[in-house]
Amino acid sequence: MKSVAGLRAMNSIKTFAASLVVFMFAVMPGGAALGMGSAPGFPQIKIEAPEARMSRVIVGSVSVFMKISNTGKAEDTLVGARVDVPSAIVEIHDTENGKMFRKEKLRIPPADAVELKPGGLHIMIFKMPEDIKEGSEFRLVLLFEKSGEKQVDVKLGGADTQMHMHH
Ligand SMILES: [Cu+2]
Repeated sequence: MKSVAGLRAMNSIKTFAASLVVFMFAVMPGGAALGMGSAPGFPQIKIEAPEARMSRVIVGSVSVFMKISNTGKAEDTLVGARVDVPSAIVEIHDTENGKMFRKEKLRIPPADAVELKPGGLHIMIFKMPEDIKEGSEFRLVLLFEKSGEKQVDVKLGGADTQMHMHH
């Protein structure tokens, strides 16, 4: 009953079905992983206790402190930051022997937390508008290599009482 042409058609359908199965196996694991942000193998970044202080030394500059915790299973890296103020320049800073210096990036290990605090690591913002004062609020956006952008609303506290900028 089956013609040669019919058999050929059947075979090509079987081949097509087989390659479809192979294709689905190849694509699915990656697709499933994309939908699960907290799955093993991913970082889970949380920003706690953000606090901003005006510098007493450089007018219009602000230090921001916070705790960055990573409850995930993989490392992430803070690679940059920005604020919603056009003139401002935002940098990642560390402090050594009382002197601040710029860092390109900051590692956030898994199941750990990194504290940005006076006299140590901090986010430095230069060229904020001169009319900013205690109580001013602004939005800081932190950019992580894997977790993407994290927004932090920061309220400006009093002047930074740390003396490290004088050395
Ligand atoms: Cu600094």
